Amino acid sequence: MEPLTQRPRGNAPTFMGFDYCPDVTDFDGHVAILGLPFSDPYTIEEVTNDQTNAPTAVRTASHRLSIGLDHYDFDLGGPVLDNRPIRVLDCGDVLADARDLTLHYKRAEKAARILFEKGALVLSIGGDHGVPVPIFRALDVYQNVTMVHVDAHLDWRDDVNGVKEGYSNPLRRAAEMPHIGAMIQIGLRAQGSARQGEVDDARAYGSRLINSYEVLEHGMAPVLDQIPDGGTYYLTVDADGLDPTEMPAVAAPAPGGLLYHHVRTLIHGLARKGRLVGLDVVEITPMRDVNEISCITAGRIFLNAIGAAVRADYWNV
Ligand SMILES: [Mn+2]
Repeated sequence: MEPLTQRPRGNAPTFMGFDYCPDVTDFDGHVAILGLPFSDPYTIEEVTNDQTNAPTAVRTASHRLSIGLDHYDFDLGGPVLDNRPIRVLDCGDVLADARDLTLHYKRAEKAARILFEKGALVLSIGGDHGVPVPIFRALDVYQNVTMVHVDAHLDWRDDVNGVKEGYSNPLRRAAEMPHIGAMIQIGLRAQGSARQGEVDDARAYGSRLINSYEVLEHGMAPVLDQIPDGGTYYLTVDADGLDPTEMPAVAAPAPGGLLYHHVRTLIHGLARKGRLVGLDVVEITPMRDVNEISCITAGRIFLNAIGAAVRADYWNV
């Protein structure tokens, strides 16, 4: 088979120094890190937007997350992997082709489907918010997946400039997929690409729209109560869903965002309720970062997902 992935771009280290898996067909781990630099661009300038640099930036900053896997992580109540033989492998970045800008989505879908079929928890680093669309397609390995979305914005546009799988479209594309069931969108505030029609369409689908201020006032617990137990969950996190104080490196910062601790509570809540099969963090623009805090926050989100999955006994090891 033609290669689907390549080594982390820019000679970046792997995420936290975990072993590199050059070919997903050989993947024999529990958690897969996957870089998705490229999207479905609305303009030619956006082919290489700054979000394409985020997988490299998050991996480069990841050495600041931990000085040793044996150290106590207070977010998790023990070492990240709980001293169990859990294998986290970095599968590199999905390979793109300048002559065919649709190829990287096909490769991402293929790679993700292989990883889901192997029972991996797939943690993806975007890229802008178009990049999870092929991952959503690969979720057809499962049935009735609950789509949990953290974002300031609705992302329900049908198309922008005739483009249908870019950063304003992902949740509408998800809603069209037969294997996607319930949808909950958390952190909404300010203005984005949505107009009244997109809000009406999201509501008509049955998506639960949770304003950021609702979470700031009442916490994440009442939100988790609205998500059915025993489900299969996928979590897509737009960096701008978090407050710009903790995620400054975004194109569209909006004050009044969710805090990291809310996202942490959400992840642990989902892992306790059912099966969290994948998570992505998208829309980091590294050139705007401050002290790598956006990349470190993204890395902490990944570590919480790993630690929560381990403690939920997803792999019985
Ligand atoms: Mn988004």
